[in-house]
Amino acid sequence: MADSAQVVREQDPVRSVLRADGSLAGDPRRALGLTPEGFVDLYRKMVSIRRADQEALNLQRQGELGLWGQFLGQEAAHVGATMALEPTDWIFPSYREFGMAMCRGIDPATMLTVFRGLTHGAWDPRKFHFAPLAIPVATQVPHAVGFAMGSRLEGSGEVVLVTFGDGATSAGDWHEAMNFAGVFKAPVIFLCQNNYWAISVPLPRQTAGRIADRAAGYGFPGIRIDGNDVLAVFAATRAAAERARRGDGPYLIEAQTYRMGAHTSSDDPTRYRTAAELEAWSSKDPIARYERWLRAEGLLDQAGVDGIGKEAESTAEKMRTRLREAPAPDPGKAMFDRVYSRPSPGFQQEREEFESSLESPG
Ligand SMILES: Cc1ncc(C[n+]2csc(CCOP(=O)(O)OP(=O)(O)O)c2C)c(N)n1
Repeated sequence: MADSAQVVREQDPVRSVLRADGSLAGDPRRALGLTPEGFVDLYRKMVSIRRADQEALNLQRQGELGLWGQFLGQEAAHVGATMALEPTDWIFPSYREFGMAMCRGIDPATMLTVFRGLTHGAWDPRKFHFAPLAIPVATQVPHAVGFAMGSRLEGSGEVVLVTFGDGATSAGDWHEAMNFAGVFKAPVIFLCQNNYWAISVPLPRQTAGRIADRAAGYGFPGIRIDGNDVLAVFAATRAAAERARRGDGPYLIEAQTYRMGAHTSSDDPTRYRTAAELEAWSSKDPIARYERWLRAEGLLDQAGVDGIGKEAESTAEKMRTRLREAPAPDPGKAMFDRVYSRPSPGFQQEREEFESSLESPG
C-alpha cells in the first residue's frame, strides 16, 4: 500500500503519525484503510494486553509463575505490527511477545503455562502462524529468514515478521540472517523493538550508528519510526508486508520505544537507570496518546473507555483462573515420550527407574 508507506516517509527522522500529545502529524484515516471500529480495536487490544501483562507479573509475584518478562510501554509495537499483517502471515517472536500472541488469538492462560514450567510450547505454531518463543537472543531471526525463503520458493504468499530487541542486533545470528534475507530477497520484515536497554546495557554501549541504517549494508531499506505510535507501527508494517508480498524482499523497521518495566521479574532496573528517564518516557505512553486522539476524533467516549477497561479486567481474571486450573504435566511422559520411535531396552529401564523414583516417598 503505497499510501501507508507515505504516511511514515513524510515524518523524519523518527516517523510518527501521532505526536506525543495525541495530535496528528499525518492523516491516517485516508492512508491506513482502517474503519472506525478498526481504529478502536487497536486501542482495545493495547488495553487488553497491558492488563494481562500486569496480571502475569502479579501471578509471578504470588509464586504462580517462574518468571515474567513485562512488555509495559511496548504495546503499540505489539498491536500495530500484528494487526497490520494477514492472519496467514507468520510471526517469529522473542520471549517478550506475549501481546502479539494475544493479538493472534492464542489463549493467554495457555501461553502462561510455559512460564509456569508446565510445557515447553503450549500452542500449535501452524494453527496460529506464530512460532515458539525464542529465549536465546536472536536465534529466531535466522529461523524466520529460512522460513521466509521457503515461503518464496513455494510461492505461498506468506510474509514473515520477526521481532527482536536492540541488543539482538549485536548478535552474529542477526547479521547472518540479514545477509541471507537480502541476497535471497526473502519476504521478511525485521521489526526491531528498540527499547534502549538490553537488560542493563544501554543502546550506546553496544550500538554505534542507527539500527535502521544497517539494512542498507544488506541491500534493502530500513526505516526508523516512533514505536510508541500504534498508527506509525501499523503503517510501516503494512507497507513492508505489501512490499514483501510483491516480491521486493525484506525491510527493516526500527521502532523506537521504551521498556517501562524491569527486564524480567528477576531484574531491578533502579540499579542502572534513573527515575527521570522513566518519567520522560511515561509522557510518551502509547495508550494514553492514542486514547486522546480517539476521543478528540469522536471515535471513543468515556463509556467506551470504561467498557474496554471492564473487558480487559475480565480477560485477565479468566486468564488467572484458567492458569491455576491447568494440569501439571506427567514428568515421565514429558521427558521420555517422543525421544525414540522404538525405545531401546536401556532407555525403557531408565524410564521405569525414573517413574518408580517419583513414586517413592522423599
Ligand atoms: C544467546 C543469549 N545470550 C544472552 C542471553 C541473556 N539475555 C537475555 S535477554 C538479553 C538482552 C536482550 O536485549 P534486547 O535484544 O534489547 O531485547 P529486550 O530484552 O530489551 O526486549 C540477554 C543478554 C540470552 N538469552 N541468549
